[in-house]
Amino acid sequence: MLSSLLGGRKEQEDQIKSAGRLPPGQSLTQKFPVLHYGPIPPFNPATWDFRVFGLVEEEKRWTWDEFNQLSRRKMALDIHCVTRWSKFDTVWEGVHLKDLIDQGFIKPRPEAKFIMQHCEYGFTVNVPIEVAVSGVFLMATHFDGKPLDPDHGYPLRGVAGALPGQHSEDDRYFWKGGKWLRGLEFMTSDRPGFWEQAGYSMTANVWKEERFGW
Ligand SMILES: Nc1nc2c(c(=O)[nH]1)N[C@H]1C(S)=C(S)[C@@H](COP(=O)(O)O)O[C@H]1N2
Ligand SMILES: [Mo]
Repeated sequence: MLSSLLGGRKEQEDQIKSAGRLPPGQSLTQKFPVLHYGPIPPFNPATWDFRVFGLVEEEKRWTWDEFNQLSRRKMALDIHCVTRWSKFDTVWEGVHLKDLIDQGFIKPRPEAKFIMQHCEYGFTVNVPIEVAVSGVFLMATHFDGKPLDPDHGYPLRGVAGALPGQHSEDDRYFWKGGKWLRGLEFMTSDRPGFWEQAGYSMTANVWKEERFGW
């Protein structure tokens, strides 16, 4: 069987664990589970837009065509779901907030410290700016070389994870990436998003196992 050639789940998990890549309380999955609240939103490229607002020098609105002209990055990340599955070496492609800032498309005001991701149907999720501009966060249109599946956030999602083989202060549980992402709000103080209001952690550091409470 191919799966035994590639190594079974337990063998892979042991390998990853001895490499120091398995956060506390997590286990390796070779699948890609789907987790979200509510239905999967439809996508209409003619009406879709991406908005940047709040504490920025100038608010922005990009259409789907315009968003696709922005510069892109490809990133490999380990992703860690708070429900205890982790998936390793996942490959994403999309737009990086740091690039948009460096290129002058987005100018955060100096007092902006946090970002709220705004998604379809009013779903929200908060992260500090330093996480959103770090190497462990991406606004992704593609997974594994293909456009996202609708249930994984097509056409655009936040992805929050960890760099393979590295531990960073910015590593977050996977819920800190909002699926069906439609905008970013820059804020001076932190505010709980959807899951945070339900009791999940504001900070969600995977190595400190910040799952619940704040
Ligand atoms: N819009 C939206 N994004 C969301 C969620 C959600 O409920 N709605 N759930 C989060 C949670 S809890 C997780 S673990 C990941 C799951 O992403 P996946 O379904 O691609 O595995 O999406 C995150 N993003
Ligand atoms: Mo989750």
